[in-house]
This record gives sequence, structure tokens and C-alpha cells, in this order.
Amino acid sequence: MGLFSKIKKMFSSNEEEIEEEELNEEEELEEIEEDSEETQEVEDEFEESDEDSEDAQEIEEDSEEIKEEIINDDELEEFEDEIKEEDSEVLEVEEELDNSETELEDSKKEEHSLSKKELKKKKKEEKILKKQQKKEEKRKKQLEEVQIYEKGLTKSREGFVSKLASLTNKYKKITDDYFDELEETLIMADIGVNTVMNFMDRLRDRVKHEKIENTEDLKEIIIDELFIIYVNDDVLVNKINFNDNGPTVVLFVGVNGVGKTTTIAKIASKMKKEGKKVLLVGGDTFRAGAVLQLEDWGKKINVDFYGKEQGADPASVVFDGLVKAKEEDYDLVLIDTAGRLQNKVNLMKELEKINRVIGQQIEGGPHETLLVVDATTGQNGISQAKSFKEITNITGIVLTKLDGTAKGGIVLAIKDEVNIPVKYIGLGEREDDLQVFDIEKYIYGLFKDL
Ligand SMILES: Nc1nc2c(ncn2[C@@H]2O[C@H](COP(=O)(O)OP(=O)(O)OP(=O)(O)O)[C@@H](O)[C@H]2O)c(=O)[nH]1
Ligand SMILES: [Mg+2]
Repeated sequence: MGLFSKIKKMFSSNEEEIEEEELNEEEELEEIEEDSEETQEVEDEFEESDEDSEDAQEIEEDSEEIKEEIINDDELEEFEDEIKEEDSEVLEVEEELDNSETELEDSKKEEHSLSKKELKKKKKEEKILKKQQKKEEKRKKQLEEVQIYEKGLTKSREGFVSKLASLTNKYKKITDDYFDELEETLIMADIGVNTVMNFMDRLRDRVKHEKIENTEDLKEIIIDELFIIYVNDDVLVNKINFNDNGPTVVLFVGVNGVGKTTTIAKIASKMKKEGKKVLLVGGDTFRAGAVLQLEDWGKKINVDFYGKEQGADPASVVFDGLVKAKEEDYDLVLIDTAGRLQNKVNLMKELEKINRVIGQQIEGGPHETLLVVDATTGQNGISQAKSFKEITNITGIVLTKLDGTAKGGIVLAIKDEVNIPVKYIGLGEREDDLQVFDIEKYIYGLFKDL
């Protein structure tokens, strides 16, 4: 089975699995109910034994009375027989009493072990319930995430994916013309010329070796090969590298207008929801209004902000912000920077200075330097990634505005040509429109209709 088939199966078979599990859990619950019926029976028996012992007590009291009467009246002989009878009755009752006492003990023991059993079952019941709730939440979250990908990638799906589909319809058989048009379609989708060239070579090889003739049979192989471009033997790291000893510092870089400030707000909002104490630092003192924009976001999402006036030295803002972060025990510091400096040398010097200050203040910092790239700028975005990689150590990419482009292929190109993992994707302008990048959900969201 191809990779894509596996992914598709994973997301769509989720429901069946859950139904089966729910059936199993129902059976377990029935068992528990049967057990508690058993407990009730033993409890009833226990009550009956109690009644028996009350009877025996009464008889004993009676015989005491009779004995007293006899002594008082001195009519021993007359009552001798009666006494004997009574005595044997008492003996019988005593025997019965003994029996019921051992029975009582037995049932007490049973009752004890059953109540233990009962307790265990109860705990199990609670555990099952909790498990069910957790599973339900997880399923809902996954479904929601997949839907967000599907929605955010609508334009790309309608763009190059539907072109791919019509290509399959147009050429039933694989021909040179088909390959040419496929190549063109992929380049138009911003996968990047180099990536497409390598991809086409691999595809031609597979067609030859696996003797594939129909374009229909090639569809899934195309998706698998695109997937392979991204994964490319690497361990996929989409997680933020958190600092265990003190605040984690994340620096955001990128040219102007790509979505740095918005992304910082989105990540801050997400991390706050996860329980982290977050500080925003307004390191973009270059552009008028930039400091205020970040401060406003802070107010909106209820996250603290540190900043100075426009024109202040960004490195000094960062310095003071980190002093505050250490003193007040922040978990996460997100630093905004200016994208627009007069030239590359200036930008490089500025970033070097900021990096130095961070490293001096917090060991191992910055723990991440995320380059923000606007997906709608296509190949220009790839060039930006290449330039930034030369001037500073980029650890991950945030690809914004994927909701606004029909060229979702840039995700594949950026990984293949720049070899930096995409860690987050932006799928809208609101604070919730951010997703941790997941290649499987991405591929599913893109090709589910193919
Ligand atoms: N549709 C869409 N719009 C986005 C996304 N991310 C950011 N934007 C919009 O892009 C515009 C620029 O975003 P900013 O966050 O100000 O970009 P910036 O990189 O900080 O810009 P400068 O501070 O000028 O360098 C704003 O209008 C945002 O709402 C996204 O994922 N999808
Ligand atoms: Mg900004």
C-alpha cells in the first residue's frame, strides 16, 4: 500500500475503530452490572442469618424464664420433662445458632471480598469512563485539525490538485506530453524547479521499472513521491526546542509584511492556553507602529508585553526584556524583530548583536530562530529563506498565509531546497489560525479528493 493510502486510511478509519472499542467497553460494563447483582444476593443472605440469630436469642431467653419459674415454684418433677424438652430445643437452637454464626462469618468474608471486588470494579468503571472521554477529546481534536488543514488548503486543492486530476483525465496513457504538462503543473504550484526536476527523474524511473502505463495508476505514486521529497530520510522535527533551565527564548525573523507579529501573537495565544507564562518583546523598533501593534496583540490575547519607544536600540530592548523574564519566571519569551533594515549587512549586524545579548542573558539562547515566510510570495519566499540562512542560524520556518495561495507546493520546495523544517503554518489572520505543521495532515488536506 502506498504512503498516501495509509494516511487516508488512518484519518478515515478512525470512526470504525472507535465504534468497536465502544462495543467492548459496553460488554465490560454489563459484566460489572452482573457482578453487582451477585453482591446483592449475598447481602440478602446475610440479612437472613441475622434474623436466625435473633430467633435463637429469644428461645434462650424463654428457657431462662422457665428455669426461674421452676426454682421458685419447687415443682421440679412436673416440669422435668418439659425442661428436658426445652433443653434439647435450646441445644438445637444453639446448634443452629452455631451454624448460622459460621455461615455469618462465611458470608461476612464473602461480603468483604465482594466489597473489595466491587470497589475494584468501580475504579475500573471510572477508568473506562475517563478513557472514553479522553479518546473522544483526542478524536475531536484530530478531526478539527484535519478539517483546519482541509479548509486552509482549499485554494491549493482547487488549484494544482484539480489540475493534476484533469491531467489524468486528459491523458489516459502516460506519454511525453503528459510528463511535460505534469512538470509544468508542479512548477506552477511553487514546488520549485530543482525539486521538480529531481521529482520528474524519480517518477520516470518508477514508471519504467514498474511498467506503469496509465495516468490513473500514477496518481498515488505522485503523491508518495511528493511526500518522500519532504521527509527525505530526515527525522521530522516540528517541535519547539524548550529550555529546561529557565525561559525559552524564540526569535522571529523575516522580511516586512510576511506575518511575524501576527505569528508571535498566534504562538503566544497557543502557549498560554497550554499553561505557559509568556512574554512578548517588541524588538522591532524600526517601523513606526510596530511596537504598538505587538502591545495591542498582548492586550487582546491577555499576554504580557515588554517594549520601548520607536527608535530605541533593539538589543537593549531585548536585554531588559530578558532581565524581566528571568526575574519574573517567564516560561517563554517571543521576540519580534524588524524585517526592513537598509541592507543585508545591517540586518546581519543587528541580528548578531541581538543573538549575543540573548546568549549572555540566557544559556543556550535563542533556543529557536524561526524564519517567517509568506507562502503567497512563492519563489521569492524560497530566496528569502536562502538569504536568511546565510546571515543567521535558522532552526525552523513558519509558513504564513497558506490559506491565501493556490500554490501550497512551497511547503515541499522550502524543505527540499533550503532544508529547514516547517514548524508552523498560518492559515488565517486570527489568533487561532495557526497549526503545528504535520506533513501527513498536509498531504491529506491537499490530495483527499484526488
Ligand atoms: N490570510 C492570512 N493573513 C495573514 C496570516 N498571517 C499574517 N497575515 C496578515 O498579514 C499582514 C502582515 O502581518 P504582520 O504580522 O504585521 O507582518 P510582519 O511580518 O510583522 O510585518 P512588519 O512588522 O511590517 O515587518 C497582516 O494583515 C496579517 O493579518 C495568515 O496566516 N493568513
Ligand atoms: Mg511586525
